[in-house]
Amino acid sequence: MSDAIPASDTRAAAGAFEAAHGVTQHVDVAVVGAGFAGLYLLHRLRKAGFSVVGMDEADDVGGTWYWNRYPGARCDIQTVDYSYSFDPELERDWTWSEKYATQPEILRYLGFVADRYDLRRDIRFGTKVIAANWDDATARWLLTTSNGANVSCRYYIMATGCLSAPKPPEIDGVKDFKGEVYFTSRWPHQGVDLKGKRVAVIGTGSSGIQSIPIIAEQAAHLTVFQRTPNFALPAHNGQVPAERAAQLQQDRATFREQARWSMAGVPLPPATELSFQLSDAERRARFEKLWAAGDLVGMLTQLWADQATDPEANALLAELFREKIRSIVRDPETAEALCPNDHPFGSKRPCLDTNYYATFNRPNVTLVNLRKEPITAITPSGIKTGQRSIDVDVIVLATGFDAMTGAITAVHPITGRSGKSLTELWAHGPQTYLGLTVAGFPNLFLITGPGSPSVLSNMAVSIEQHVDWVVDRLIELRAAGFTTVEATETAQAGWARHMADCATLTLHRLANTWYTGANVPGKPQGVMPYTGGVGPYRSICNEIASKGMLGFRLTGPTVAEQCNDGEVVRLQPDVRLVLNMLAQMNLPPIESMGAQGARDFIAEFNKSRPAGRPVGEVKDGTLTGADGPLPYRLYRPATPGPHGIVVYFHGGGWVLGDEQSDDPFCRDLCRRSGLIFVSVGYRHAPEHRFPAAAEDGLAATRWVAEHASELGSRPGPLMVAGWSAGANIAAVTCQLARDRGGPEIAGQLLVCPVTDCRFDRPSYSDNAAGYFLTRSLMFWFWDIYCSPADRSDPRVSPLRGKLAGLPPAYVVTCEFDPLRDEGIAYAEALQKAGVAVEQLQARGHFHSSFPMVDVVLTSASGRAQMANALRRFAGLGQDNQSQRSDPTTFNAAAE
Ligand code: N01
Repeated sequence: MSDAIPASDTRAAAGAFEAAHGVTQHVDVAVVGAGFAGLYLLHRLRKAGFSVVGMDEADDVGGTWYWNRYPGARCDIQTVDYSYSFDPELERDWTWSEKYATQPEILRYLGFVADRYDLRRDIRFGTKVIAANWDDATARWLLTTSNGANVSCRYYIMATGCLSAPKPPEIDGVKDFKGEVYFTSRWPHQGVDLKGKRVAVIGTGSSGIQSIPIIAEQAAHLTVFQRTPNFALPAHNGQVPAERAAQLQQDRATFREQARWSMAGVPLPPATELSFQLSDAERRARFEKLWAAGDLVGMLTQLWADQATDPEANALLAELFREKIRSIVRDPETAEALCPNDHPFGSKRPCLDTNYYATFNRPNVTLVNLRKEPITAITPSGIKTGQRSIDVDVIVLATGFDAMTGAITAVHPITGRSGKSLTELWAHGPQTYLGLTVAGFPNLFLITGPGSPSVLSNMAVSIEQHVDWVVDRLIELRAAGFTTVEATETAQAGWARHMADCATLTLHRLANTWYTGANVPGKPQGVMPYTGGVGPYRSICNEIASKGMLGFRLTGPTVAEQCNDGEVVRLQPDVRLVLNMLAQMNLPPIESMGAQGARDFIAEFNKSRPAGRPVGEVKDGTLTGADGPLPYRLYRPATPGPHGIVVYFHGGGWVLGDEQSDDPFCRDLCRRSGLIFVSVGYRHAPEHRFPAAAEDGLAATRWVAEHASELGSRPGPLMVAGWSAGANIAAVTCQLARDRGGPEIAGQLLVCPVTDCRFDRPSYSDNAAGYFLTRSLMFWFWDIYCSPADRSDPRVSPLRGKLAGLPPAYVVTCEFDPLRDEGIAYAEALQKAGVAVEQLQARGHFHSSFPMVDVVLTSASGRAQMANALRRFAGLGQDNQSQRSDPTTFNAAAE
């Protein structure tokens, strides 16, 4: 990078001269793309004193809005949100005429921005970068261009967009067709006269759905070839909604800031109620409101909290959509063909339309359902399906894009260090760090690259965040004397893992879409955008910067190399959100509250959690403990009985909680396993110290065994289960039952168990603080329950007991839990003693992950595995039901 930076206009003039004369143009930064991202980059880089050249294949600014000029093209994020926010004066000086602006208006806006900051003078239009090579010796990129001089730059920034490379239709015979063929994404600037013509549209994504109603008004006849029916919501376009405009006017800064920290880049608070907490009528009312408002982001995020994560919750919404389609489209067969039924709502990009479904009531419109009669060829006169030939004059291809990666790999080759080729590196799918950088490709940045929130967010907000982050870093690196910045392999692999963890929470895996690469034959498949949300992504980027560029290697000719290597997110994404939320609450340590204060706090805390899911019956009763009656709560499955039975012990360090405090967890395990759960209100310390809880555990288990048939259980041994100190009681109960004559126990489920009084295992120091259950809280629990002299008694430290002859065990431990290592030690010791043991070591989870049902969604498939273990103990087969509403394929295997 140049030390003394001449005024950028001098540079630009020099650049223009070099370009015109075929001499390699030298700049600090080359920016490819003159759309939303490229324009803002140029503005910021120039302001920061970097010399810059922009390049774009198009003849003017606009990016995607330059090319996509098909009839009906509009944005489908409300335009007040789909705007730059970096300059309040720019915002003040531009007013959108409609809620969802048309393509010409958006293009005018981008032209207005380019003029306002005089950006065009640094852009070489009609210029394609055709190859990019990193030169280690000079630590610069050399870009080969299609037009004029090549470019040598320190930093190469691809602002090439996610949906820029049109996808060929993969249908034989297009070249033979004698009529006119148009891609929506390359629509002629002068427009197309379709009046009186027979037109075919292939494709019913956003482009098809926006253009079809308008084409139908012009054409003599329109035939729509649909492969996958899509969800479309009426835009109800018009003026910017008064309420939204007022919100923006009153406090623009807050409005924009909320968008920056939101999940989708639009300032809407997330829905909090879960689908099953709302009645049918309430769900319908919410749906109708958003349908009438024509708010796509609202429909994607505001209905109920589990709409995008739980297939059953999503199916409720999908059915409301189908009802609407059937009510609009008169011909029942056409209506049915238009009903999306092979993917959850939102897993494939839904559309915003104007009169789309009603268009199929027109006499001049026909729908061809390609699921029933696939296209076999395009012929000179039209389109042939398996059943017929349809002659047309014009074919419109609304067949989409080679999304996310297409525009990047179109520059070929891009070679990084040691001649490494990006196409080869991405042969099995794109790999990036943050979607912004690639290991082995120093000083290359991708704006909205695969791995960034990009297309799952309001692009305007994501683009500004990316650009600000990149330019801020370049300024800092320059100040520190660094000339190269490069992601490390460790950081990139960690990002891939985090991406996968986020994606398993969503329903994107259940659809074949351009998000996953499934729309392009042969393209490697996987969810390409970051699904963790705009706000969380922003906080991760900020964390990387604040930790000295975590995961990047920085070098410079006059400074020592710096590399703070590591993975930025090792927690599961929802665990990270929960812990961040708890940290923000700045709660006093639980151990400072006293036993009663802590109990009150937990009771209050539990009130704010999502209610547990419905089960067949919930019944409270009293059983006989070791020293008198104890309360219990019974959860019975909705399936016909009799069922097997599980005695459950809640968590709370022998001090806190009661038979109801793990209510959502018990309900969830009851539903998934089809077993009765009896949660026991055993006695607590300090009122009842060691060994009260242990003795109650055995007594309660005996009582349940003796009253099993009254409780609705089938004959046979029961199971025990517990979480945390409750798992300690369950483990101890198995030992006592073996030694004291029963009852017979068929299996033990131990979730994050306390098993030993030694505190020097690594997890006690690795996870001492910051993961809710702290080391000092554990010390407090131990002190209240058990005096040091008693601690090695197997009734509180079961790891020190005799382990042979115990029932089979399923032991669950969490990576970020002080109790992790003693849980693993217990599982290993059981195994050594000849007990059948299975382990689940949950990667990225914390002590409370599993009981936090409907909050830590990534723990759901772990619970499904626990339920299946219990069923195996009970001698029942694996229950597919337990996997039914599972948002994840569990990836928590031991690392
Ligand atoms: O492309 P698409 P698009 N034979 O991929 C079908 C954004 N956008 O240009 O689903 C038959 O969504 C294909 O069928 P299937 C927005 O993010 C935004 O419409 O693969 N059919 C599908 O129906 C959007 O999601 C706006 O089975 C074939 C269609 O073509 C993204 O761009 C406006 C086929 C392609 O749909 C892409 O939208 C427009 C074949 N061989 C676009 N090949 C805004 O409003 C493909 N299809 C901001």
